Amino acid sequence: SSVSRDKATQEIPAYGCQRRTPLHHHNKEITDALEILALSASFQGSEARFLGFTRASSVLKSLPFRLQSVEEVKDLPWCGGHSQTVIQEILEDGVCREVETVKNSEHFQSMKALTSIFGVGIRTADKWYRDGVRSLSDLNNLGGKLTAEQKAGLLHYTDLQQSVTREEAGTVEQLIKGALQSFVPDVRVTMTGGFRRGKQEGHDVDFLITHPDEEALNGLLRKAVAWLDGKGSVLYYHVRARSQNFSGSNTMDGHETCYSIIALPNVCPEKPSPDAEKIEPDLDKNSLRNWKAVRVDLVVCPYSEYFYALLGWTGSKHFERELRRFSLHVKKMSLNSHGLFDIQKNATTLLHRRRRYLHILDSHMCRPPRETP
Ligand code: 8DG
Ligand code: MN
Ligand code: MN
Repeated sequence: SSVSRDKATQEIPAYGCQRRTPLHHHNKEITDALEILALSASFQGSEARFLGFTRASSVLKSLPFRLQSVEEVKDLPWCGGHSQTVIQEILEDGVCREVETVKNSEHFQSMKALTSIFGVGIRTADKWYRDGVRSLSDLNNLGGKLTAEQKAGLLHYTDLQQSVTREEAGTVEQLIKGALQSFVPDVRVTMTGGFRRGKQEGHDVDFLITHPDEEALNGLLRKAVAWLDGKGSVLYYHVRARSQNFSGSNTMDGHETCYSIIALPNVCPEKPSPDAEKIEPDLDKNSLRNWKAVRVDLVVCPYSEYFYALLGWTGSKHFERELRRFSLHVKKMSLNSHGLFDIQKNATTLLHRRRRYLHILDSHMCRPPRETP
């Protein structure tokens, strides 16, 4: 009934971490449209508009019914004027003119293609765009100007565009665990990211590595990756060292991290798209290969920080952002992947009540599937 719908919309909390955001929900046409506008805003460097559309989309994902009229969003948080125009057009016409214009624009299409390359962020893509780069094949002329990461991203572009299945993620887990256990037999390895949220596929596979004996973690990541490399399983990697002078108010994450591309054995590659052949001239040569390139992120954390790191690396990105905003503004605490810090006391010590707080957080975490963002 409309009364219970009104009640439902009035009860939706403002922070993403206070809501259930299911992977499958009732308003996908609208959230897809809002997310295109969010992406377009980020391509134009407008963080505020990106956040506005992302929050509106996130709120609509938590609605327990399909919208029938724009009136129904009037009490919802973050669903302001611009989002309402989009919602109204989609409800009335099935499409939104602004979204169609964005989708057809050269800037949006080029930025989307360029940022889909591993190692290419918005700033790099925008610079290339201004230098006249429009498509992936234009990048062959940039040659020497590409970083090692970007070269690897282009080389394995077709494979990396395909999503990683849950089954493949399991195979990656065996490979990674095997490498780590050959040095530390009782090392703890947890799959994080989208798969921990219950997603059936992802753009990469994320792992968190820890051990009660912090000595055992010294140098482990580099040794394990070098071991895998020696077996021919590593196509690219770079390790970001642990940052030592890490402070409680820092929003950046200082854990030792390895960003890699792994050769996953025993999968049949799909037929590549014609576009991919232009970028990957060696594709024919590779078509008989029995491996697939898969992006893998490995994070090492001290045992004492494990639950914060687990929370921080489970995602989604929007959930994490909302959780940290909630911590700061509602709880007056600063949360990151290392701990929870009391900003009022300006203390960098972990709080007493953190156990209870983390329990509350975890009750939100353990209801998969929850979606990105
Ligand atoms: P997907 O791969 O299936 O597409 O989705 P995902 O698993 O949610 O995305 P992701 O890009 O792999 O990121 C997983 C989580 O890891 C995400 O919530 C944000 C977090 N994350 C990074 N980089 C960093 C970082 O440098 N520090 C911290 N604390 N978290 C990070 O991606
Ligand atoms: Mn991931
Ligand atoms: Mn990742």
